[in-house]
Amino acid sequence: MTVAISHSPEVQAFFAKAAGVGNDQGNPRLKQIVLRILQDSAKLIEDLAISDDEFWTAVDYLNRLGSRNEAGLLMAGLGLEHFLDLLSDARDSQAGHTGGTPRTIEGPLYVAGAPLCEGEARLDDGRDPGQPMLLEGQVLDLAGQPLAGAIVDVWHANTQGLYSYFDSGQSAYNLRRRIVTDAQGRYRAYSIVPSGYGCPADGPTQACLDQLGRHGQRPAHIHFFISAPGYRHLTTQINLAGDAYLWDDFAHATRDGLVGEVERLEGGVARVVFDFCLQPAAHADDEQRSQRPRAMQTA
Ligand code: MBD
Ligand code: FE
Repeated sequence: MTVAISHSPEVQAFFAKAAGVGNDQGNPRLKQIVLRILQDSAKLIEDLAISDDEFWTAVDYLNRLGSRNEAGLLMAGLGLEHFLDLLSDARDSQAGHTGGTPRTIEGPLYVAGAPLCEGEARLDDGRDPGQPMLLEGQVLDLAGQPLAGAIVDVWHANTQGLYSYFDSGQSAYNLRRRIVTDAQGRYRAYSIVPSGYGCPADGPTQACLDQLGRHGQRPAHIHFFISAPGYRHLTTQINLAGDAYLWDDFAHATRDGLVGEVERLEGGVARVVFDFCLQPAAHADDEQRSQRPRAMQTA
């Protein structure tokens, strides 16, 4: 027979005290959140009859996740980061903020402060013999007018699916640049075609995915922050057509409108053309990227 005590007045009062509710110190918002976590955790423990061993296995899992810096990776894999996008989309559509290039998740591997270049940039340091890639396009407003002086902050993986700063074998800011659009709103990047990312095979995220019967692979993709004064910051990605994982992304980031076609130029160069359309900013802080803490704080 199921025993349920979590809703009793005694247990509720006990959790309220544990969350600091009723004292006049601390942070009221955090108290509200912690109280809810305690209440919902207690309900989950009762409803699913979580054993003590299962509980302590989960606690140990959190330690392992943190020790490998994979908490952000797990949020991507379990789809909660994509859920935040779905929620933002729903709020936008309710507010009538529609149109423009779709958003999709940032992921855990952005590093701020990449070199700033005018109009065009070479992204790779020449040490990875990948297939040369020409990536270019325009930043536009919703009416299709070019936005000069927009910043295209781009980052992507190397041919091993690894990112600089998270791979000790790469040079500083390899495959990361900020490109300022020219008078026609154009940006151009010379780089190498990225490979898809795979979760570390020996890490806690992949261990969880294994238990869910899932792989930990992403299609080849290129990340962007697009910003311009007076316009809404856009966090998005191009996921490359033809990749086996294009619509089977462990991080749920591929969306309609964000698939990049890869054209073969003479000489074997891969060309990807992609334009970004920005919504006007309703508030000044809509122009800024999220202030989320990031693993590498270089700038
Ligand atoms: C990545 O490169 C990525 O983009 C995401 C979302 C998660 C893990 C690695
Ligand atoms: Fe990525």
